[in-house]
Amino acid sequence: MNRTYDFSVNATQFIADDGSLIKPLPSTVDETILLQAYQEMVLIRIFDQKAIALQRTGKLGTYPSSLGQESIGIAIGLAMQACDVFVPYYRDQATQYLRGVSLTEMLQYWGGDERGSHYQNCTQDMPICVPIATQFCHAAGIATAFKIRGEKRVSVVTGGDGSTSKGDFLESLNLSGVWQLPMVMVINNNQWAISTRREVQSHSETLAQKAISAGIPGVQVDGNDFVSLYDAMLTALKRARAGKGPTLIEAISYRLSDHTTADDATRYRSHDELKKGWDREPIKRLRDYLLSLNLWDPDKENQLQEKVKEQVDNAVTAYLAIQPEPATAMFDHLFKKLPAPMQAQYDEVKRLHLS
Ligand SMILES: Cc1ncc(C[n+]2csc(CCOP(=O)(O)OP(=O)(O)O)c2C)c(N)n1
Ligand SMILES: [Mg+2]
Repeated sequence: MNRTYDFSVNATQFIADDGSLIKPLPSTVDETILLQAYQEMVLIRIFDQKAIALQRTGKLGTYPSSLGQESIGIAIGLAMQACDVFVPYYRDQATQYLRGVSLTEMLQYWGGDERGSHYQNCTQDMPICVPIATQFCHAAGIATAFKIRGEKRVSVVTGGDGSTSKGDFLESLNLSGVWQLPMVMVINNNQWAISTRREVQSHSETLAQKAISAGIPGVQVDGNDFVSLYDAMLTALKRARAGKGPTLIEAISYRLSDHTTADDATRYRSHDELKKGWDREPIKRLRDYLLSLNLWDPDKENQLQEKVKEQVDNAVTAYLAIQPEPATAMFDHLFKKLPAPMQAQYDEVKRLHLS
């Protein structure tokens, strides 16, 4: 019997869990970008803590924490160019912030106000997709438009490990290969899809190898190591921009939080597993590396913490000052012309004085 096809998946890590260097940094990475990445990650973590506190005190709706996955979003956001389009899922606060979505807009959205999706500074990026994996189809459509118009722009889309089990993901992946679309797909493999663990989600040894079935490159990186994902993103973006087609990147991470504020992860995962997750977390790792190079110190850390807390507090003050829309806004936001069968619902909402 002849072997017709053989494959392997490369896995990359530059900075080890303890902050030491495993191999020399790639030429794409310098001190400036590492310092920027670290500071942005700290901002996103503090924003995250504040958002959860707002939810717990009744001032925000359900909120999906990005605790432990900050490095993924920051690496994607710093690698993309302004002309690219970002197609996010709901755990992408870090990338969205770097794209220009304000912290206040994010709070507004999670507070149930759709005006938070009308991004003032990045009007071509897509709003958050909560229906799992649907965003991959949108990203494939956007990439198709770039290709038809001959624009050197890339559609960058994210999803969770769970989303790779869905048809929307697999169909978009296949299409991206067939049409050689300028598209980068990043999977945040945080090991859980709510209470379904990664192993139950797919029998595939890696998620990156799903790319092989579509005939496109698939790589696995340590998503908690900023350098690994940033470098992989630059390579994938360059390929896509040069007309060489899409890439699938699996970024290994760990969800240190509950799935959302509506979840209690202690009911389905062990304390030991969570503790191991904390040993691998991205912020301490990069800080330890920067400390070892004397690029960071406790004074700088204190100053950063103060600055960032003030920035987050200002965003919260602005959010809390926003006048809520009437409840009928949920119809107005969705329909230019209200379909006749929905008129009765609209009238009832009005009648109940919800508006
Ligand atoms: C089409 C669809 N089915 C089910 C859900 C409910 N749901 C919300 S989050 C989630 C798990 C997603 O896990 P994963 O893709 O790993 O992303 P993570 O939340 O871990 O970042 C599910 C099933 C949904 N939002 N959309
Ligand atoms: Mg997941």
